[in-house]
Amino acid sequence: MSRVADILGSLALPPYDPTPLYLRLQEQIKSAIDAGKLKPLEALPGERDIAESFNVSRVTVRKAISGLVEQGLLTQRQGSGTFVAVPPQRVEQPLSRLTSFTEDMRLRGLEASVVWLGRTVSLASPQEAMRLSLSPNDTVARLRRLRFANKVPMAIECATVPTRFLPDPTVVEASLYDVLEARGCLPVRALQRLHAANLNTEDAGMLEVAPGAAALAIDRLSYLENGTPVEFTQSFYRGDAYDFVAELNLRRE
Ligand code: 16G
Repeated sequence: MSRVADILGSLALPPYDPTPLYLRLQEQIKSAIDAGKLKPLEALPGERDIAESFNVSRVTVRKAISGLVEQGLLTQRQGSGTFVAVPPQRVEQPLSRLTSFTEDMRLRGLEASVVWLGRTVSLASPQEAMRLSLSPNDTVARLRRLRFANKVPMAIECATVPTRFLPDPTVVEASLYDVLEARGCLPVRALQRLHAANLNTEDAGMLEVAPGAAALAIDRLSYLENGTPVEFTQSFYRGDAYDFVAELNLRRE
């Protein structure tokens, strides 16, 4: 038996089994993942190897794999193949504390990292000007990034900060809040709005989930002590990785 069949088991099933071949192949791959024969981040054998080992067509292999990518069990990176997906560690985020992503991850013993998607300065859009109480000629720094916990993509964030608080966004490397704190303008209060969303193909690809997967869309508007807005951030958090938890107290009159 070949190495591939060795990893994935065999497709030998009773000839009268009406289950389509690609679904049987999916089952084999799933059980190899469940049994730990294929581990997170491990590359799957090539399409041709799998097809030859099981004596099925490459179309069948492709169909089986794309189904597992949709279910989030496998991920595909252009040019480098198909890998076993890393299940995200679920993060519980209290809604009552104003913390930064970097701090949240540090508190959980997870390593935060970032891929920059953009760091620019431009005129505030009408929406940003309204949110941040700016005039139409004011400029803002925009920071767009993909954020990771232990190398697993967790969120896409786009933060907008008036340039009078952050003249040069390229000075932000790991943490925006660390830079704001060093400049004496760390927000102390924020309003946050959460709603459910489905990820478009591009965002889903970056977050390594299936197109249309569930996400939490979060807008945060944060303020300085004197009530001046300092940051407006729009983000998409992976729905399978985040629980936002609020403590509720009975109001006694
Ligand atoms: C959090 C905030 C975001 C803030 C960022 C700063 C939410 C939903 N969003 O991700 O508004 O800009 O922290 O993190 O909590 P940093 O200091 O690590 O860059």
